[in-house]
Amino acid sequence: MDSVNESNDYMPASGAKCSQYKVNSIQMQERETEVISPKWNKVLQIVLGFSLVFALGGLCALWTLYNNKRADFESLNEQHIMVSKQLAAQEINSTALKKEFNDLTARYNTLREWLSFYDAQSCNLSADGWIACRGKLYLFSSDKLNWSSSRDVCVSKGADLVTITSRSEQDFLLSKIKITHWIGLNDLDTEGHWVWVNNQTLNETGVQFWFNEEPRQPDNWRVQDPSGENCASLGDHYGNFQSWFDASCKTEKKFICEKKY
Ligand SMILES: [Ca+2]
Ligand SMILES: [Ca+2]
Repeated sequence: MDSVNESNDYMPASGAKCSQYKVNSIQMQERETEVISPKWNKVLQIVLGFSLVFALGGLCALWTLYNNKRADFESLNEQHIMVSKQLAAQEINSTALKKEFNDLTARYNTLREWLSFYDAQSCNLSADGWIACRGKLYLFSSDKLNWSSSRDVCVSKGADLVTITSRSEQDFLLSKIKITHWIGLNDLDTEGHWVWVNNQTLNETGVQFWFNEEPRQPDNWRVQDPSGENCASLGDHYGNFQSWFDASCKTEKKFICEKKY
C-alpha cells in the first residue's frame, strides 16, 4: 500500500511539475512575444512607411510627367493651330497669285496672238513662193529632207536655214506651219553648244524656245540615232509646234529657208 501511496503521491507531484512547466513555457512565450512584437512592429512600420513614401513619390513623379506631357501637348496644339492658319492664309495668297498669273498669261497670249496676226497681215507673198516679212524673205519647203540636204537647198537659193531671233519671228513662223520643220540651229561641232547657221549663239540672239516640259529639250536622245540629236526643229512629230526640239539630223522633215531682201 505504501508503494501504491508513494506512487499515487508521486503522480500528483509529477503532474504539478508538468503543469508548472507548461505555465512557465507560456509565460516565457508571452515574455518573448512581448519582447519581439514591438521590434517587428517597428520593422513593419518602417517598411510600410517606406512603401508609402515610394508610392507617394511615384504618384508625384507620374503627376509631374503627366503635367509635363500635357504642357507639351498644349504647346504643340497651339503651334499646329498657328501653322494651319498660316497654311490657310498662304493657300489664299497662292490661289490669288495663281489667278493673277493666269489672268496675266491670258492677256499676254491674247496680245501676242493679235500682234502675230498683225505681223502676218503685213507680210506678203513674193515671187517663187517666198514670203517677204519685215526685211526678210522666207521659203517654206514642200519637200522633206534631212537637215544637211535641207540646208543645201536653202544655200542653193542664195539663202540658209532660218535663224530665229525674236518672239514675233517665232510666232510668224508658227502661224505658217502645220507640221515640224527644220531650222538653222545645231550642236554638230560641240555637243550641247547650240549655234545658228550664221554662227550666232543663243546668248547672242537672246531668245530660245526649247520645249520646256518632260522630256525637256534638247535631250540628245540616242535611241533612234546613236550619234544623238544635233539638229533643231520647230515642233516635233507629236504635234508640239510651239517649241524647239533637237532631233537626229538624219530625219527627213520640211524646212524653212531665210534670206534678206
Ligand atoms: Ca546634240
Ligand atoms: Ca530631242
